[in-house]
Amino acid sequence: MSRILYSGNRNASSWAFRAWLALREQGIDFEEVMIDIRRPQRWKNLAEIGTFSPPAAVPVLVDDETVIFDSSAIMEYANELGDGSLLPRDIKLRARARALVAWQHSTLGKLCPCLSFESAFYPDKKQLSADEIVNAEWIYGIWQQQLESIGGTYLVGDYSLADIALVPSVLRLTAHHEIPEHYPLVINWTGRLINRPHVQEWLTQAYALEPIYCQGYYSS
Ligand SMILES: N[C@@H](CCC(=O)N[C@@H](CS)C(=O)NCC(=O)O)C(=O)O
Repeated sequence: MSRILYSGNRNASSWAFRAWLALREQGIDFEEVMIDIRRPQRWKNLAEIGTFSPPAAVPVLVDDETVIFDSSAIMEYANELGDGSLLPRDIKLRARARALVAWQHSTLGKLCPCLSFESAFYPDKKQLSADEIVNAEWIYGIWQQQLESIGGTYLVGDYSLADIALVPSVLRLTAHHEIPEHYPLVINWTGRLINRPHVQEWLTQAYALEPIYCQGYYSS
């Protein structure tokens, strides 16, 4: 039996982080192969991934002969391989969790495009523009409402794929803009997320790496 996660640099690959977290949270055994996605070697390394995985991107999980690409598919697979506890049993809450994951996947990642995942690890953070502050606070407001509606510690009650999907966005936004006091549930939730042991394991390795500077970060 062989199960390999082709992952990316700890301080660059937010999508690999999500897939890795779901696998680790479910206690799934896997081997990890780290793909260096820094430029210029990125292109050659991802072309090699493309020889067996159509999107030529990381993460990709190869479980014996089955190639599972895209972080959201890997997260769902991890949950099903495990005990299924990363999605709520209630059908409506489960749909809400999937909606939050899908929103992150389709749209939220593009918010504040100059605040890449890499920038969460820069020792010198830039000042946010007025637009970036508006966007960050808009998101904090939505997270606050979601947490209020559920009255729980995590977005849909128990820790779920929805929380996992949002960890990288939490990091890149909160690294640049402190959460205002009027979002107390978001302050508690983000603190809880960041202190989860598997999140800490990834982050400790990420902070130990040389930062990867993205063009335009300081000039945007
Ligand atoms: N939707 C994909 C996105 C994966 C992705 O963009 N991965 C980056 C690294 S974090 C990558 O490999 N990009 C290569 C490319 O876009 O050519 C997923 O969720 O897995």
